Amino acid sequence: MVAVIGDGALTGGMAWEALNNIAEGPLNRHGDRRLVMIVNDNGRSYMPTVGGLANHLTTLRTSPHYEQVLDVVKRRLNGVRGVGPAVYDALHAMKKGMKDVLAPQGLFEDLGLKYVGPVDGHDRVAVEHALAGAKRFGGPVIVHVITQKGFGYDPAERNEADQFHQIGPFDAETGEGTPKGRIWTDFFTDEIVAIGEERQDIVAITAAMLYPVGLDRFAARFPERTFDVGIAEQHAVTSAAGMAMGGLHPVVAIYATFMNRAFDQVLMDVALHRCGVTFVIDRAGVTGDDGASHNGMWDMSIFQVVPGIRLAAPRDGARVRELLREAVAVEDAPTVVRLPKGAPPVHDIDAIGKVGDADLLVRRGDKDVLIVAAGSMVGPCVEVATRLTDQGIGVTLVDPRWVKPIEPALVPLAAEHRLIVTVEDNGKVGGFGSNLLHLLADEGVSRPFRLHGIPQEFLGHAKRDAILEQIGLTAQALARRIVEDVTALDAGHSLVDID
Ligand SMILES: Cc1ncc(C[n+]2csc(CCOP(=O)(O)OP(=O)(O)O)c2C)c(N)n1
Repeated sequence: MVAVIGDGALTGGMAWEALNNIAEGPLNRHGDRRLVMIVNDNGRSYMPTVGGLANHLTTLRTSPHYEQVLDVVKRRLNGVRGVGPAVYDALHAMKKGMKDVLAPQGLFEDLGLKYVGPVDGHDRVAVEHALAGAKRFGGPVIVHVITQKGFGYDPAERNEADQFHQIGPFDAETGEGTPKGRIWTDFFTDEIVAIGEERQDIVAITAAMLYPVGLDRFAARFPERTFDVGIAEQHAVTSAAGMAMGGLHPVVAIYATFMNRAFDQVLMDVALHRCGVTFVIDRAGVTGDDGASHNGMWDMSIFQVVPGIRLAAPRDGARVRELLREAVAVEDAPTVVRLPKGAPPVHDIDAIGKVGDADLLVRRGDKDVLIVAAGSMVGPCVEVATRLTDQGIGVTLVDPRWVKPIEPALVPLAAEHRLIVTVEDNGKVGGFGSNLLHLLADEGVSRPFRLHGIPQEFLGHAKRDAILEQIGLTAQALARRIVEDVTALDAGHSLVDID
């Protein structure tokens, strides 16, 4: 068995759980435990890998080859007649001690793992030699391979943010990427720096993704208030609970899909103790081209079950700023602000009124359809509302802003309409729409209800827009389905079957 892991990934708790377990693992039929673990150590996650383990790897990487040193010592001592061999034997007995002085690898050896390295990962012969040796060894072996991220391409090697770890289209001559407009993350970046200036208790936590989650400028301005915990989302969340108990207000910025693995920490370490921690979860909803593992389509469902947590879904840049401020003002419960991938609407979508704490965006004609849309789905729903009006269908469009807890004023509003439609960029099961449906049922409001969201499937790779089109979360598709439903209701039928 050969496993490959990066030095960044090795900072995660699961890697250490596995290393601990390997020492006690079962033997194969030859009575040995063959496992080669290649640590591809380029010193970086996106940014340089930080922490005690990273320091340890650096020590290993930069120490002299102790075997060579021992050889030299042996040759010299053996040359001294009478004394040499005895001294060498004593020295040999101290070999483990010597190893630790010359190449401190106690960490791996103490876990019962043979350490081979460091090996130059760009030297094919050296790597083959090390792997062949590791294969022959009957027990678990760590082969420590040193590589350079972006190797061989100057603009990548010099790139500070991530050495082209995740690069879009760029000019191969210059290494320059195509300029991008302002994305959701940029609005967070601006506002968290501003809030940091006003409040000394605000600290920021990232799990090895300082730039992608938009904490780079906060870190530059307040380095002592920024913590990179490595690729360790669970620890990021629980350490935030500790900091909150110590009087700070942590802002934990993590990609939505990576929050999943810290669910229990949010539930039992933060929410149970009513810690004022704000989670800014980026790339929420459909992200597309990174495939099924990266779609942030679970958060609105998994956080629904967490008592006390409050979840905001901004619809535009202005709402990112507004909701972030409301979130960090909450000191007795966790708050979540979910940011989609890509760019917010070019123009902010202003409210024309309020429904409790929710924003009323459109109120036209009869009370035929109430659309309650969350976050990035609000923009398309403004267009849906126009299309419905064009068809003579009366429409009310509301953005709850906070999708959890649900605004109670939505209940009487729903009761006034013939059809209730929810639209969210989240899995349909257990999300915001389903929570509103529950609430209406509890309150005895029974109305035709249509829930639009992401089908509960692992989505394939494609651009975000292409996937939204595939799953019917575009203005055109939504408008068509709502018109079909209204037509069915007009004819005295129930809602149309969309499967
Ligand atoms: C649980 C989780 N957190 C964060 C990420 C985002 N991420 C993708 S690659 C990466 C850096 C990986 O570094 P390393 O393991 O050293 O591999 P390298 O790309 O440097 O070879 C990070 C943080 C992820 N994929 N999964």
